[in-house]
Amino acid sequence: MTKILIIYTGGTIGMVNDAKTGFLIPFDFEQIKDNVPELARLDYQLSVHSFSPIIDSSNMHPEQWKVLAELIESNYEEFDGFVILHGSDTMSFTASALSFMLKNLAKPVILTGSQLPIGEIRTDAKENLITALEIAATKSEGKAVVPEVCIYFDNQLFRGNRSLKYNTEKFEAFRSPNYPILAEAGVQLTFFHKEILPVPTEAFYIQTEFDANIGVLKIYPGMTEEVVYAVTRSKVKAIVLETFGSGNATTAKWFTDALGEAIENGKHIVDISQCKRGSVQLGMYETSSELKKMGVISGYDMTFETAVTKFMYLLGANLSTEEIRMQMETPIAGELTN
Ligand code: ASN
Repeated sequence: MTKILIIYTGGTIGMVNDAKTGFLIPFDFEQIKDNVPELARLDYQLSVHSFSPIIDSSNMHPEQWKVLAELIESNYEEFDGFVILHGSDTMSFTASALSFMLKNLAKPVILTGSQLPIGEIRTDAKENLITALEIAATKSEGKAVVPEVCIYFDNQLFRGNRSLKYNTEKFEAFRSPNYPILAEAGVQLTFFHKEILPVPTEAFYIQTEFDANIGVLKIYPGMTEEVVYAVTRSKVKAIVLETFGSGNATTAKWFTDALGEAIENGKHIVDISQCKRGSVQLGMYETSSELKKMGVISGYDMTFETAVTKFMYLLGANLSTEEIRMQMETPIAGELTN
């Protein structure tokens, strides 16, 4: 019988209204089970591991990503697939982080959650949970059909490190602007096999050292030197620079000097676009040629969530400057197209 491990971290899916404050707060897995009697009708053996405490995903932290990776590692042989119930707010960060931590993953790791709690009549939680379980259980010729870290939400399966939370109100909470969906749930579950990573042949292992000492610089017209230097002269080891269009920024000397100084002092800077769709092309315009010359790394079409977690992962791996630069610009878990 197919065995699936459900890891419940929290999020709206299992929230209830607190009687005293009226706020939505996470509640234990029992209330999810009570609301989805269909779980008992599935032909899989389900086991549940709940985080303690269960959390709103705004409280997620690299320490919990490590716990998730270790849980998957210690249960890897026993289970055919994993479903992680997680708040949608930072789900794409967790999915990206796990895609780097879980090496040679040959089994599905599907994150899902919901926009409405499972106890609400119009909830999207039941469909998300049941189909995520089905995807985690799907095999072909004895092998997992989706050996990847994914997000399943509102009938679509996304590569986790290509996804972002797009909408706070619609059930369609996620999008993957720079990579096609991996599967779609309609009357049938349709997998788009050519978009899915192949099953690796090497042995599975995890790499969980993350260094969160990074900064973010989102530029805007009128940004002052003071604000830029607050980041470039801080103690961070790497900076995610969110630029205009295809990777462009002001050519003002003080700005390029600030970035140049940071790079000389050993900081890594990756350039990703504020546009959600398309890729950075360093050197296409005069306004990015200086960045390229001084050694800014191209983030190509990586999401913000992926650039952040990838830096944390590479910094944690204690690599040389050259190696970090090279890996940042190369897809290591299907997260970018260069
Ligand atoms: N605040 C919730 C969370 O991320 C949002 C959700 O799950 N829809 O935990």
